[in-house]
Amino acid sequence: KGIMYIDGQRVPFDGEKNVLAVIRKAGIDMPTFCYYSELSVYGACRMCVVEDERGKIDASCSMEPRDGMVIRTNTARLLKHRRMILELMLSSHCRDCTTCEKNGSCRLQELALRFGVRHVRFKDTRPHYEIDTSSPAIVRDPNKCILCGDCIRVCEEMQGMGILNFAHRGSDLVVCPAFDRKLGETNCISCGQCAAACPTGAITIFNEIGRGWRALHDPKKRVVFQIAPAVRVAVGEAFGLEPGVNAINKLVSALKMMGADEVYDTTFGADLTVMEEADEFLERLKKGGPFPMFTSCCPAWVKYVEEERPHFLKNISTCKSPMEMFAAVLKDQYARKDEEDGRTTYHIAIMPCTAKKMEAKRPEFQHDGKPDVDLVLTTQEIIMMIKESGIRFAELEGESPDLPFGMGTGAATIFGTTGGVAEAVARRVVEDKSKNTLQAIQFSGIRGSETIRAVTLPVGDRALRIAVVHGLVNAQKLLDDIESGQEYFDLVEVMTCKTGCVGGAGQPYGLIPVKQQRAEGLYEADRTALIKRSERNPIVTKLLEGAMKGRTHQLLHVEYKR
Ligand code: HC0
Ligand code: SF4
Repeated sequence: KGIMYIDGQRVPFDGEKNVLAVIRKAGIDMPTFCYYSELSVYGACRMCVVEDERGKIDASCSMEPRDGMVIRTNTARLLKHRRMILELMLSSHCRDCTTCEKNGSCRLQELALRFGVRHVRFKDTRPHYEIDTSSPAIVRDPNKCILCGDCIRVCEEMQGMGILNFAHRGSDLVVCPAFDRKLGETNCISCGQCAAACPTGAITIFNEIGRGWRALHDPKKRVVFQIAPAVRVAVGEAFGLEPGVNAINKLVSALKMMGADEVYDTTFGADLTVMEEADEFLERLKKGGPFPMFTSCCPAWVKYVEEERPHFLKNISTCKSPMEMFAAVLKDQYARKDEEDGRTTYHIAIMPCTAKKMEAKRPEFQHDGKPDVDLVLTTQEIIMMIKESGIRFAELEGESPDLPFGMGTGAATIFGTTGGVAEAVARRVVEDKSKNTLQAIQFSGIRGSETIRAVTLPVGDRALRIAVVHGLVNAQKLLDDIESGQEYFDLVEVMTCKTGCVGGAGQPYGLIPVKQQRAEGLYEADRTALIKRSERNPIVTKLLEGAMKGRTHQLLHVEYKR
């Protein structure tokens, strides 16, 4: 706590973790490449340098705020220093900006423009690297890497995976998986958080927009969309809407203008998941386990268990994810329609998540060589397509999703944030269905931002122990505690990304506060939803008792084996 003097301004500070944070609080947009407020400080890019009264220059990210400190952020020396860093970076960076995936959202491009770098005097002496397209979700182009290390720290500190690291020395220094392997040959879970953190085009999301357009322009295809819960509260951000504003109806209109035949809501699949997962859980209670039962909807989490903790596979719910349940039902119900009108149903899922691209390509979800979900487009990709179409999204009049599969309950909508799946299942399994009980669940501690939350809920004569965890590194800690017998839970919800799907790597760029606003938007949608419990979704109950009776196991469940 104290007062600092920044460029002659008096700035109080209180608990900020470094001088950089105080500078930003003072309203100065200090440039950085390697600083990411949610990770440890690395201090390598030196863009955030400041000068003290004695002319000493230092990186503000690595300085602790002290009372009475006097610094300048924009002296001639500092500006020259920054320009030099940028010029050096650009000298060893491929400069095909116009065709780069990150054109318009690259920090190197933005800062080179801001600091007026128009000329690069140095020659590129770095080796040329092959582009790594081996992952189903992520593309690595080391030629565009500025060695800030953000991806390395995200992968290690947030996800506990440690897939990426620095290798080699000097001008050969490069970021890559161990032993120079390709991403697809590692245990990478396709969470995409490295791409979300990358300030340049060195790690990007596998772009499949072209496939989307081809399907939309093909008269022989019936293009049917599903929209994931978390997408609706983030897509508007790219068009000037606040994070958390529910734009699903505008998105439906936009998709129809782009040529979609039918647009549905993944929440329908989520309601199915709640029904099946609750049944499975009650069944396990009867049989005595295995416990804990882990949720299965996050594909990066499933992949992690498969690769690194296969002995827990039996604990993972056999329910397919809502996306895959939806797709299985759709393809089943539309088979006759396809035969009748000679068109083929092409199913596109709009997801906040990069790992969903990997999930859709898994062999478990292919039938006769065809995937149930033909294409996964991230929120960011659909934003690019809307922009390409010239649609003024913010001004669109909304339109509801289509029936029958455009209807989901409030319980399904909150799937998109951490704690939502557990809360939705809890609503289903508690016997008392009064409003009081709904509120008791809501305020049990199941919601919130703490990384691991444990709650106890009464079901029958049992007190159920439920845990909710987000950020894979935290899930790993929880697994350790479960394994050692230190903790016991009946049901555990795991989301790989911090804050759950609203914080997925396919969403527009945003830090934790933005993600929390999105989560708030989902809770708001639940508050105003007509139906709040999955067992009350009339379409779901009709299907379960009618067309799908006796076939739910085949359509809605999957066993992940090793
Ligand atoms: Fe999610 Fe899902 S909630 S994983 O975060 O369960 O991606 O939004 O679509 O499938 O519903 C993502 C979001 C989904 C699925 C749902 C679940
Ligand atoms: Fe690590 Fe996730 Fe990136 Fe894979 S996708 S390298 S697991 S951060």
